[in-house]
Amino acid sequence: MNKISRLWALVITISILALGAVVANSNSPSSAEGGCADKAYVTNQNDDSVSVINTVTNAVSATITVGDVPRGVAITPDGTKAYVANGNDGTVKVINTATNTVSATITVGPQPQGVAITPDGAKAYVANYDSRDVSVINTATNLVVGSPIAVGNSPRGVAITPNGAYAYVTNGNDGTVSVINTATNLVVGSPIPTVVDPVLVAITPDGAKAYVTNFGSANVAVINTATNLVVGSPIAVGNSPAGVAITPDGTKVYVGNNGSASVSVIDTATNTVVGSAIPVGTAPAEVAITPDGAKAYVTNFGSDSVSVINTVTNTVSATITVGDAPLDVAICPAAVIPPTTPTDVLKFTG
Ligand SMILES: [Ca+2]
Ligand SMILES: [Ca+2]
Repeated sequence: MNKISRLWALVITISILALGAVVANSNSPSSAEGGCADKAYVTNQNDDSVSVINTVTNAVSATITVGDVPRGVAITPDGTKAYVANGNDGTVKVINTATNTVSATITVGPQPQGVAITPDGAKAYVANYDSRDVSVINTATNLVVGSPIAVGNSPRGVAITPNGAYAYVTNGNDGTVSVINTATNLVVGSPIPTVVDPVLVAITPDGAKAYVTNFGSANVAVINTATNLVVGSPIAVGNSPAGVAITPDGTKVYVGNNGSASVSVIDTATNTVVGSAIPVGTAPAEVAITPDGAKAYVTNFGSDSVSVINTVTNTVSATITVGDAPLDVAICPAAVIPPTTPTDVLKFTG
């Protein structure tokens, strides 16, 4: 087992969450109280907590105690719940995002890492690193569904296609990616040979491509999801790339270079790196992008901080102190402002 890779125990960014249209419970979607808009959830691996960041003010608004060695975190598309995988106790804690309290604890496999939730919010897929399988949670009951799905050696990252049909799982020590049909919860085809040490995966909003970080080499592989084959040559980035997130418009991929203390930006039209790598904190782990695409949040595992990147200028606009060894980050989906009144609609259509 790759000791360094195991140490980092990296997990997946759910960039597809940006697509999750959410019906807000109030007419004030910008309010942080009582809803999920404008919040980022960060797992702090070494102090068993989750930091909640207000993405408008970039202040930490809450710290929540979770399980032992929290790793992956994902938020439901309706924004009501955050699912946190806890490596050392083999559980997933469910956080009620309205109250920022733990509402359920679900036992999964040993050393769970990445978590991804289907676009309909019905199921959560959790990669169990040590048992080489994936647990599926019914988010309505918070019970595990069926038997764990066997994948490859040391699964870490999980991403689900925007249409909800497939889950892509990185098998770090096999150098492959497994694809699960979410309707049957069966693996489709053979594992896709990708790169030396695939860590995390993100899928474009159109579902056409999956970007896989290669921790063992300084590059990113691109999978055509129609053929499940790697296309082109790996894209050279910084050292030990880990976190990967795609902008909601699908044009850019942000990659955290764990070994280079920087973030590389890939243009998805050309699959080339644009500009210079953006310096961030020590050992950047994960990346998540706000639903409006304006900001990328990067956990700095070695600096106990989160860097906020302005995606227009590709410069760091803020650095936020969080807990000890921040690993994964998930950002609440956008709230949809409901139509004001039927009368107003009639006024403009009549
Ligand atoms: Ca602990
Ligand atoms: Ca630390």
